Amino acid sequence: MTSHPSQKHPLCEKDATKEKAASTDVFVQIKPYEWSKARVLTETESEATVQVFDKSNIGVSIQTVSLNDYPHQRLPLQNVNVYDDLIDLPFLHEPGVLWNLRSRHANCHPYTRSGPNVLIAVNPYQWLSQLYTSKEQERYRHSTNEKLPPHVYEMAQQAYQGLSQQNQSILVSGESGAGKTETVKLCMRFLSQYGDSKITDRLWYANPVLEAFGNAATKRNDNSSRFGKFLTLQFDVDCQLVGGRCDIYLLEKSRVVGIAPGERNFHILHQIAAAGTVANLTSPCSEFKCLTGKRKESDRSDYATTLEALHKMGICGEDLHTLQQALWVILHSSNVVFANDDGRHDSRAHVEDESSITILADLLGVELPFLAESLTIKTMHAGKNSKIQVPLTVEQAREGCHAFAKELYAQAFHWLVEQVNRATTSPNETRSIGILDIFGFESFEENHFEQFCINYANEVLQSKFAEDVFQSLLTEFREEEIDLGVGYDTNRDVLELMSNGVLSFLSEECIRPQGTEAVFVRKLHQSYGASSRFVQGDSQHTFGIRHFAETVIYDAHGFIETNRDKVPSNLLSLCSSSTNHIVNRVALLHGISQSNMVKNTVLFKFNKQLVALMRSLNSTRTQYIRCIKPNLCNEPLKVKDGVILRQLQSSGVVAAVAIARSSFPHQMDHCKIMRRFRCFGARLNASAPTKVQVMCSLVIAMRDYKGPCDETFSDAVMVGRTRAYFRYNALEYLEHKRNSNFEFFALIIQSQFRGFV
Ligand code: AOV
Ligand code: MG
Repeated sequence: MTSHPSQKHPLCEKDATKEKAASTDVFVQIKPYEWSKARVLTETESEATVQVFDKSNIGVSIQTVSLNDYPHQRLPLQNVNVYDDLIDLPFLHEPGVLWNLRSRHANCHPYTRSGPNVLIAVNPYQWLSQLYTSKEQERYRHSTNEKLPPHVYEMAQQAYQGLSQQNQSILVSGESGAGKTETVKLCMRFLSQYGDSKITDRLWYANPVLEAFGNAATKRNDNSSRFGKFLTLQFDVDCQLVGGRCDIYLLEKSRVVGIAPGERNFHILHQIAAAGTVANLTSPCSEFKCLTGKRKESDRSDYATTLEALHKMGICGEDLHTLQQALWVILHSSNVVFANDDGRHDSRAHVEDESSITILADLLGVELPFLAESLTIKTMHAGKNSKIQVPLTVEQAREGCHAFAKELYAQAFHWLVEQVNRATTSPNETRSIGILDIFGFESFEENHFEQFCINYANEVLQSKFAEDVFQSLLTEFREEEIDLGVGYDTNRDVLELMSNGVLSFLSEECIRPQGTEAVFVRKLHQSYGASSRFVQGDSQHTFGIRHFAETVIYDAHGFIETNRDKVPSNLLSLCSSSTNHIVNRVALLHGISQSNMVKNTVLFKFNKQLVALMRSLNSTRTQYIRCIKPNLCNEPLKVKDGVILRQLQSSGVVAAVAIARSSFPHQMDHCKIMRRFRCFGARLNASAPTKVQVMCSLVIAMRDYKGPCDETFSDAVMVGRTRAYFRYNALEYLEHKRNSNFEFFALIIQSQFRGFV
């Protein structure tokens, strides 16, 4: 061994062995984010000639790779085995993890463990029915001694078994289209075994209801959930599933009035429009401006399915009618056009076509002139008892109408969730399993208020993830009777910046009548400019945050208005006069006074929800399912390394295991050590070696060892009760020595053989 890299991170550790290493199997980085398995044929200080293998393990080309361009271009391959659990990878690095996941995915194994509490689920984009049969459910249900392959069912069963000790939770995360919602349904399906069909049917029917109202087709997923969901499955004293309820986070209500090209509005709006007219409507329903995007053949029949599910939830008769009316209000409000007489942008607006609001007035149960006035005039207080009426411009009238439609949709959705909860919640809850289906970390070219909220939630959850994962490692070391003596990085400082910094400065600007985003960003800069987590933007409206996953630059334009989330007061009065009780909710729940303005901001309410969520999660044992998309075109059997790698990094999986293993990144159990390294002379009982025996044989095998910083055996190896942990280079040193031994013996055998001939 000659030179050693100064950088010691496990993910970019270069093979320190610079000697000519014939027949070493390695990963080579062909280009950024693309790794291939290869065999080193010859090697110098600066480059290596390698035979590159394709995905079927066939050597396809001979290439020369420069070892200087990419410091981690060449990484040792872990015995080419595919592991059920990433923790068993003898070498932990990104290509190793990728290779493992890729090989499993190609063999229809979408699931891989990463330690005892984490499951990685690579979306197969094809229904692998053999994995989800009732026989499989039975197998996982009764798997007490047998170690079965990793599976969502395994997580669900572990959660169920843990119920006797404490409440359980499963956090499912991943980016859009990664398979979170389907994974939650698989968990539900498995746990349904523990309840009677009357209850489980009802719980099951809640899904199509919530999906019809909360999901939409996006560019990344035809059935994308546009809200976060925490489902609590309730179990009684006998651990029988008796009910469930759900909490909802951040419904993307802006979709009601603004849809990106190629996307669609919420399914239910398309469904009801396709299904036709509604009672009491004098005009036929024609085109609705808010229903952009492709028409779906099945919209009409999907509506019948939604109605059936609504009936199962007990939403029928008058309630159903009220809900339908509210949806029609939203659809018709999108057709209201505002205009003015002289075409100037600042002159008063009026409704262009009265017929559009005639239907609306009818649906709302209000007088037509009152509706027209509410849409185009605002009332302002001028002194104690006097009010003045200010006409709105076209732009202001349109914005007010949009705010009304968005809030009405949000209230209809929340009302629906209340009805679903009423139908599914049991009074007999003794224990619970909570399942969280929440949007993963987001980083786009432009990042707005929505990304900030999503990433805030992800930071909060990441801090719990790091604590739990590290904690489980500490437990593993304790069980191995090893004192690790190290701590781990927390993301407390970034959480401080987001909650105390952004949340409080934004709140201040939201209640200040002349508040601006520029002032909000300036205040943030003044207080957090010195924080290593804060990144100065290149304009007065931008700021960046170094998240656990990556740095994100946020554009603060629109932060104040979106966070204030106000419906104009005239429209609130209109809502309170409506005969529709869902429309009334807009006035009741959204009508705010100056004094509690902060409490009504989106971020304040979301933060409150997150605090409550964390409080309830902290009293549970938590397991994690990290869903991963293998490619961006939603196709089965297609894998893009860069796509997977990016998600592994942003979900913190590799980093978490790497941090945890940073001092002793490689490990091997005692039996394997004795089998692999007996060539160094140890003659011991390889089937049940003791800790002392393993220690002795390693001491013999590594007597000449000198690590990068002159470490010797005692610094480089920790021998635990059942396995040994190795620092960088230490295991490699052993493997290399073993290979050289074999080559030496092979030469002797060859020469003997020649002698015979
Ligand atoms: P998401 O919940 O993570 O996205 P979904 O659960 O909706 O993603 O899954 C997206 C699509 O992937 C589904 O419609 C299925 O076609 C496919 N899929 C997911 N899981 C499986 C599986 N286990 N087997 C087969 N196909 C699967 V979003 O809600 O957009 O963040 O907001
Ligand atoms: Mg989803």
